[in-house]
Amino acid sequence: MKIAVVGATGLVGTVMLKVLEERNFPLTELIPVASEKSVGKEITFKGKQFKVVNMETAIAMKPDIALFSAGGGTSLKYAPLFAEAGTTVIDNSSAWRMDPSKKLIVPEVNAYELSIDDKIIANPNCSTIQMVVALKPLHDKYRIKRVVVSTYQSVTGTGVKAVEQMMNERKGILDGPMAYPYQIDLNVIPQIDVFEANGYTKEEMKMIKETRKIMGDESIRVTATTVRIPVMGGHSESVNIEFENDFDVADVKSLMEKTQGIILVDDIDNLKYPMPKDAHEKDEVFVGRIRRDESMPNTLNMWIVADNLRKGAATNAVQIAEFLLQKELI
Ligand code: 2RA
Repeated sequence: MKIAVVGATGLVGTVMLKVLEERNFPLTELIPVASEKSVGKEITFKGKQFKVVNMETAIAMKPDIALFSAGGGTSLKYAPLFAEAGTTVIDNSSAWRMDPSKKLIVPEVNAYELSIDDKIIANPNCSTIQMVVALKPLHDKYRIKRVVVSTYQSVTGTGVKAVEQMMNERKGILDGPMAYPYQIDLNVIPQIDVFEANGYTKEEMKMIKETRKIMGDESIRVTATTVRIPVMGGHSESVNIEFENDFDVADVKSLMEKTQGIILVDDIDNLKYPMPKDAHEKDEVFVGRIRRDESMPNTLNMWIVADNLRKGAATNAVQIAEFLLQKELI
């Protein structure tokens, strides 16, 4: 199994390598791919050195799978070239997510959709992934009518420059390079990505559209407010869910506990609830603060946290690759 990691030197690419290593992914050859300025650099993987190559070299090496985390433009240009060479691409950018001919996959939710013909597979947006892992079992049991989500997102979702901005500000350096239009440390910015004509941000519209596509149900109504906060360990979400059918809170908790990929942290007597500090570097989605919304019938409140670079990006992509391998779809 030859695996290319495209964008191997970036924030998500680095985590992809770590996750492949930790999960002992059965690869025989690693092909780290990055932009020309990184070509020739060495990457250490399982104690061995691998040289970073450019796109053309990687395509010619015909990897079985390419995990892409290199931005939408790069993906639009190069993913089809890898696919033509027989490589299955798992792409972390937004380039293919809403393309009706491409599958948008969260393994716990809809891996069953994958077939041997899927040569470009889209990895969803981080904030969507962690939410749908928790929504799916609830939808299957109680039928979701509407979701209202507000996010509290880590600066790691923006990239290295944002982490540096926050750390600089923390040290009192306020004139360093800016990833955001405003100071992020000691602040909260109610804007993630650019604004669209309807007044929502692109991140909010991703949560709305991607949730329906992954859940395979266009009737689910979703509204979102996405917010950047000065945190690093992961994204947090306050989620309000209205169901067609009534539920029992204890049943919801036990459903969450039984769902693969979820860890229930919900013990308010002992002040236990999910926090990004605890989700950091973990592959699971953490769920807590489960309670009835007493202002509406059949409605639930919950709090969902996950490491956005792991389950929100790298881990989800590697899990898709593991599924393809396990089901012999490559
Ligand atoms: C963010 N959703 O957190 C993005 C990363 N894909 O900004």
